[in-house]
Amino acid sequence: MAADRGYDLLVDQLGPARLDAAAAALAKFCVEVPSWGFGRGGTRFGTYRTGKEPATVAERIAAAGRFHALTGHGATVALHFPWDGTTDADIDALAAALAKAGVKAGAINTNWFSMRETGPIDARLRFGSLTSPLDDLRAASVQHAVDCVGICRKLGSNVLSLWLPDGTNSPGQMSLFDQAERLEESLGLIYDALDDDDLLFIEYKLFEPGFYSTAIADWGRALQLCQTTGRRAKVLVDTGHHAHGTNIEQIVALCLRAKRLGGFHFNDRKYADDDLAAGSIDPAQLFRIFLALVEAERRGLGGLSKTAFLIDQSHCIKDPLLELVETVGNLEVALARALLVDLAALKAAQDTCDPTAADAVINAAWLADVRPLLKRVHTARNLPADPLAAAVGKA
Ligand code: AFD
Ligand code: MN
Ligand code: MN
Repeated sequence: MAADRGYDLLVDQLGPARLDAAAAALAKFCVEVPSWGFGRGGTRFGTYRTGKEPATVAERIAAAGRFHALTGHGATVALHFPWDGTTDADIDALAAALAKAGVKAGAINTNWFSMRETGPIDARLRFGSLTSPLDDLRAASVQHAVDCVGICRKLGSNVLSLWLPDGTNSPGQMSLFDQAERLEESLGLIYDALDDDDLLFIEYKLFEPGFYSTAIADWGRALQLCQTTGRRAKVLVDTGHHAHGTNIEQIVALCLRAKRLGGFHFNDRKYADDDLAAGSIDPAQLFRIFLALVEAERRGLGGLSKTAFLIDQSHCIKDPLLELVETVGNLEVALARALLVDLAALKAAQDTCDPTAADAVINAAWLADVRPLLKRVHTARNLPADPLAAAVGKA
């Protein structure tokens, strides 16, 4: 069979032991999907709903169940509030929908970029949330996060994930010192509301919506905030949130060495935070990120075993479910290739200053066609050998 010939070629190229180890690690690789990823994504120019994509919370969670059955990933679904509910009845309905779909709540995401219909989080939000100089709005913003901790308790999640849109558009708008001070104070109040085994993910982003300053603009500030806020505060790396050319795998290595990498929001970008399918624009960078994770795992830094792998994308053109299936396929390819790198040979070449040999070791894995390996992993887990083909009904 063609699949076995492809697998046999991999065995010839890389040896059975390395393939078996890679298959074992791939079987443990779990990617969390975003509830908001199952709906039609949009941009600031418009959202082009066809009427066929999930539109309600229940429809999105049902789609998450279909995704899980197709890929084995998405056992947990990241949720976003108030998008996924506001009342106790909403949360109860959400819990029922998750159970019916055979999936569980994952990270609970706050939202400080949408005004509320009632209450103090109104148009003054444009001056900031956790950094706002307006005491009532800043207190309401902290309370929103504390309410999300309550939702963690109700849905059985232990991850509170924060992305802060706070920033300014002009030099005089806000003191950079007050902005930093108010943020640290607000995060401390939120952290105090967490349970002892909860994690707080702090996500950074270079710009947007603020253009002159962003309260958490880079990994350095996110790491500093984690270190000042508490032991269980960790950096969340969104792969679309960096300046062009940033070496993301180096950020990953440094946060892992500091024991402060919480995990990822995977997506890809051409220009900015485009939320495109991870690996669709720059698969080589995705492979290098996973190689850093594999090396970290080998060094006992929990690169694979203690890191959360989430997708954060906006599916504006393709069918959202299909694009999420495509995305986990890209993530699996990147990880599979990273797992096939001969780390001992790589280190030997590095330690003897032989970059040609070192890059040859990496390229031997990068150039490997890992689809036969992935088909075996999927089949062994009673999943469709090719989930995307199965999803489009051609398997
Ligand atoms: C936006 C932000 C950020 C956040 C996501 C979900 O850029 O990535 O994680 O919304 O709240 O994409
Ligand atoms: Mn994100
Ligand atoms: Mn983003």
